[in-house]
Amino acid sequence: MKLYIFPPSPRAMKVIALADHLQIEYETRLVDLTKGEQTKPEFTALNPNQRMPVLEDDGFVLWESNAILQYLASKKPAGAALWPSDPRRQADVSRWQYWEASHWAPACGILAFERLVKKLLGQGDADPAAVAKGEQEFRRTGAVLNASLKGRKWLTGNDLTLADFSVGPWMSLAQIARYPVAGFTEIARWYDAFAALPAMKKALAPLQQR
Ligand SMILES: N[C@@H](CCC(=O)N[C@@H](CS)C(=O)NCC(=O)O)C(=O)O
Repeated sequence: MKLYIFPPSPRAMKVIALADHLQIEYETRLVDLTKGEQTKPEFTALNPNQRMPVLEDDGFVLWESNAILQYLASKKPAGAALWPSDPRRQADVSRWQYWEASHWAPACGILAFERLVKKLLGQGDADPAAVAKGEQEFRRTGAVLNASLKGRKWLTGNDLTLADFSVGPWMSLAQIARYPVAGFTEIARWYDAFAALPAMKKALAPLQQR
């Protein structure tokens, strides 16, 4: 299995953390977004959206990070707890995966882009209007996440699931992208536990070298 990734990205972190958590063997292929490698014809042939991550498993090519998480979970018996087959439990997990893609990633992504990615790409300073919008969206979506975590160890209850692997990695940029996290004590408690998973510690290492 090959995982095409750009390691500091939370979406890359999602897939490598889960693969390591499930002890799935894989090789990585770097897609250096700072060099525009996502637009090369070889990579475009794998993902016409020109985005990472992409998984390639014995001729099967899959893009969209949350679909990759579901596929990885289906590869190992231990994945059944992370991606439950019970309809309501599965719907609860997938609800958070859709929420991540529709609300959380865009909110975190604005601040990550303005305060981190622009520097990496040499695209100048953060745009104050975009930062204000990002902070507003982070506070709005963070309040939903924080309230939902009350009384729960993990995002959907007492068990770790794909919901945590979808939503959690974005918090790895909280300091560097200066998310307005004040008051979100439940998110802090939950993310500390998530970041302490051995697979997440390994996935976080490239970010800590920066
Ligand atoms: N919905 C996609 C989004 C993938 C995505 O936007 N990846 C970004 C990095 S986090 C990317 O490859 N960007 C390259 C570009 O914008 O040119 C997923 O979850 O996999």
